[in-house]
Amino acid sequence: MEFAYPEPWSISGEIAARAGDLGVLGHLEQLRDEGYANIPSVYDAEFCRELREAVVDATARESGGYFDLKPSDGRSAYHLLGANDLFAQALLSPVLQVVAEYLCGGDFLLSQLSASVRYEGAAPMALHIDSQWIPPTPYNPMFTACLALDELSEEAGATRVIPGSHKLMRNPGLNEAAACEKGVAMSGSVGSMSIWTGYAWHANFARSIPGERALLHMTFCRLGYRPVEDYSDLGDDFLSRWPPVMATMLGRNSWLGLAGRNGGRCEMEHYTRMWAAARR
Ligand SMILES: O=C(O)CCC(=O)C(=O)O
Repeated sequence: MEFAYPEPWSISGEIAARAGDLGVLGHLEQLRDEGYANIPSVYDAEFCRELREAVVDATARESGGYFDLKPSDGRSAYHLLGANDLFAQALLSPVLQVVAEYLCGGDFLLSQLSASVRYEGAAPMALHIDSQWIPPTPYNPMFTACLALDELSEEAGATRVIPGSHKLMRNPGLNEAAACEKGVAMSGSVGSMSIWTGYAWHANFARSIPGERALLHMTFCRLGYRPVEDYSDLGDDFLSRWPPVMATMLGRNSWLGLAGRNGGRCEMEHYTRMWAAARR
């Protein structure tokens, strides 16, 4: 068994080859160097049209809040896996899969699958990192990829990110946040994917134009961290309809939680798989 871990942020030959075939190797390098990337045309227009309807329905049903978001700014919905097959399909994009393996290692986990709709006039968020509960680590612990279901620009309320800030592995201080008023708008067309790493400073712009901004937010973490959402209610009837990576993303191939279960078995095949995956 191999004991060594790869260098933090290194791109393995296998990942480089897969990313190269998909035309996204430069985006992985940008994630490493600047902490974010915007990948155009990841999902096709018809899929996005149907997914947008599902997002509008789910958020209208749930009318979920988001930190200090006011009801007049927009609405969110959470725990979307299992609610509509389109949400599961979005996770299986080959581009997203290679980005997830690069940023969160082998047997990465789905942490959260949520959606947001923001209205004209929506106020901007404050600058923050997402890895609030993970002490600083040079191995990127988690990331979010947002699928654009409407055109994104600064005026449309795109997510904004501060390039290179992920290297600090901490929240911005109040003065620092005030000093980086602008940053980069994660602009893109419908079907593009904006990605920010776990320690990248990000927020969003106010939406100043008419209409709504709908996004699907897909968050992943390394197999050693605890996901935000709990999908333990999704059983074999759900998993049997999807490729095996779906079960892996839900942690079902990891040894964690299995020790001594199933009649006291040690589940060593899961243990060795997890050991190797954590070093990929
Ligand atoms: O909605 C956005 O544009 C950004 C969301 C965000 O910052 C977050 O989910 O952490």
